[in-house]
Amino acid sequence: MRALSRSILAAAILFCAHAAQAQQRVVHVYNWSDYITDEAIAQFQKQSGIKVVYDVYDSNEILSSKLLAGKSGYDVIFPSARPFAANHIRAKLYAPLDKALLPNFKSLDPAMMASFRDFDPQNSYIVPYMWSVTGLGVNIKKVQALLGSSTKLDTWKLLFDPATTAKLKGCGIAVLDDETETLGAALIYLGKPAKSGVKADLDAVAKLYGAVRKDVRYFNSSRYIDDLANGDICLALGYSGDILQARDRAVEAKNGQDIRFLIPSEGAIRNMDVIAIPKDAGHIPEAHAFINFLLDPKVIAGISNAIRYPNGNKDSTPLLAADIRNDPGIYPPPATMAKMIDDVAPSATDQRARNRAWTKIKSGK
Ligand code: SPD
Repeated sequence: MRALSRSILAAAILFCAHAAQAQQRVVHVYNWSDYITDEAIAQFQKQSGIKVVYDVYDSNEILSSKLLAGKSGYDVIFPSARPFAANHIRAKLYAPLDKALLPNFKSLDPAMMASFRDFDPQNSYIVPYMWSVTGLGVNIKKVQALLGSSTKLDTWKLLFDPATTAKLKGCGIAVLDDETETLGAALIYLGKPAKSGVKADLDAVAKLYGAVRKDVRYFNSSRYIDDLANGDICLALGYSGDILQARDRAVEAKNGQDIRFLIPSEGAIRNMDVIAIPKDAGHIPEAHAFINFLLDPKVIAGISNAIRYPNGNKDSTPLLAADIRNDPGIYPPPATMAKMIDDVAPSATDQRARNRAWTKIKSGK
């Protein structure tokens, strides 16, 4: 008899466990690599009871191809505003945001929200996440040892002058696999519009990369963080926060690598990543709960402090660590900001020409 009650009890426990599992709410998040903290995800799961299934990518093109194919399976995504989110909105790939489920919406920076008005006039589909500047990650000691200590380092010449790259080749040069940023950097160096799709401009860009292509070790948008930190490469064209994370990892490892993020004096691209919900998302209420959590000033300040990217939440600024607020690589001074180029949204025809140019540049043919 006692054995029978034990089996009934065991069956009841098993049933309850299954029922709880069936009711477990879930949100599928697809974000750039190295772009959030484990602590933030754990905190969200604990306070909401919603399980986060988290995947990463390292290019807008990968995200776009999943969205265009449909049924991506993701509920929250982080595209760059231009040209990607703008194109996705035009292609009706996003679900509208329900502001009633986003009470923290009020904390967002109104100037940043206004900057999206040309493609999201009512701020219906996207909210800002983090922004960054694409510049140079430099291992100061290694680069100065090869180029001389008085050489100017805050210039795109470091990457586009073949006499310079020939000297740096041995210590390792990496370039983002990001068409918008890499073509933009070369166009800025050439004194052309960063969004140009004009044939003569793209031919000049191809010639520029062609002359240094043999000295570039790889094109990749995530591997360079550890490689810079460990001293396996000495120069990278990369995103500000990633390079600053490399600097932090080197300091933590106490390995003597002195990594700096430099914004080239010729100018650089400032880019903004945003948060959106794909229109076929399966967990819309959970997606809003996750987004609202990220819009909490305290939460987003904690993430910015850790990943070294500035965010688009005005109420979080006083909550940022002083070393983040005062880091010119994270919040560039006004004179540097004046040289930033924000709007890299080529026309569809120009975009096709740029795609072709970039594929050719990477293949080295
Ligand atoms: N590791 C995080 C990378 C974030 C990059 N955002 C900028 C993309 C610009 N094209």
